[in-house]
Amino acid sequence: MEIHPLVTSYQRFVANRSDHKIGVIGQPDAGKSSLINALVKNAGAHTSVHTDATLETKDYSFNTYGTLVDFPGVGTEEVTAAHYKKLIQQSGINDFVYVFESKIKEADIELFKYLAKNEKHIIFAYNKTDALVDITNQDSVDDLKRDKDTELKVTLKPYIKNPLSYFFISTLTNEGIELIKQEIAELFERQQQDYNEKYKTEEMLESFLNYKTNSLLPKLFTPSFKEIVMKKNYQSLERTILNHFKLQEDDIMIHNKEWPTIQNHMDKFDNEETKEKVSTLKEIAKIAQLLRTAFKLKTLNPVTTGIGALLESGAVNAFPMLQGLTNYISEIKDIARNIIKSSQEEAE
Ligand SMILES: Nc1nc2c(ncn2[C@@H]2O[C@H](COP(=O)(O)OP(=O)(O)O)[C@@H](O)[C@H]2O)c(=O)[nH]1
Ligand SMILES: [Mg+2]
Repeated sequence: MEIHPLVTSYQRFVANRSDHKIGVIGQPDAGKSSLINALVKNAGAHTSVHTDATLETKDYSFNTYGTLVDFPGVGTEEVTAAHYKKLIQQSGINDFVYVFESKIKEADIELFKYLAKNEKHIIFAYNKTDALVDITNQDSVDDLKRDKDTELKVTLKPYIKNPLSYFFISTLTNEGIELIKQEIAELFERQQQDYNEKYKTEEMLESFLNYKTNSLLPKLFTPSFKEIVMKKNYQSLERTILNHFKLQEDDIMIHNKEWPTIQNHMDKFDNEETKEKVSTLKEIAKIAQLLRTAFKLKTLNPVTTGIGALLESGAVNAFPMLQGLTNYISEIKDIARNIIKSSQEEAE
């Protein structure tokens, strides 16, 4: 079945509020980009024998919902630990693979403190195990790996409670690549489950609908709003509203018995109480109150131009019009809610 465009925009809204990225960070030249190349088919991530000069991050699709993000190395002249923290903060990423190739440095510790403090989740990888040899030839590779794990535990113990150990990998010989790939796949799966959970919540749906309604207002209260109202050309407003909510005629017909119009809603309020002449001041207060509660607005900035123009023109009946408009919007919002709710149920 084709996905409704409104549902697509809800999916994007939820995705923007969920994790779907894992950052590949770590020491310069540790093989971060090489690891991405080993994990992602045709990634073509730039690798280099020279201290990596990349200062920016780059995205690579791991699967349909997960993205690996290649970072520069930490602790170079260009990329200090302080600069790195900013990069990480800007990325908004919460899960990382931290790649090492040598002993833990000052810059690593500083970065790790930051990651721990911000409760980031880290998978530790020790790369280039093919080059892990003891020059004195006394220790076996396993002994060397044990030493590395001990170094990791001891150095990072002050900052983290649970025991840590490395994924020992080599992008050259492929050692450990399948294992770390599996770990990464599981992490992306967890992120996707979180997304699915969020997708189904009432709060997320309501916050999307409120966002939709608020972003509608500047489209309605344009400089020509006054003219539209004076000419009672409400259809152009209705079209704007339906387009904004990405609703088609069919959507309305399925969910409603009657075709909704602003005029219908106005007629419902066309009683003695609202006809009574009210002072402009009283009118402004009523309108402000109406809009604030209807749209959960903190400020009325986006709508003041429209209302101002209405009141200037001496339209004492601005209130019934806006009340009709507000109720029309909430009817459309209900239809939008129903469409997304059915997609939430399908996601069960
Ligand atoms: N011996 C060995 N060299 C590697 C391995 N992985 C990467 N390299 C080399 O290390 C250098 C830096 O790799 P790169 O992926 O650019 O590191 P980055 O700066 O962390 O992205 C390149 O010359 C790679 O060929 C490995 O597992 N073993
Ligand atoms: Mg690189």
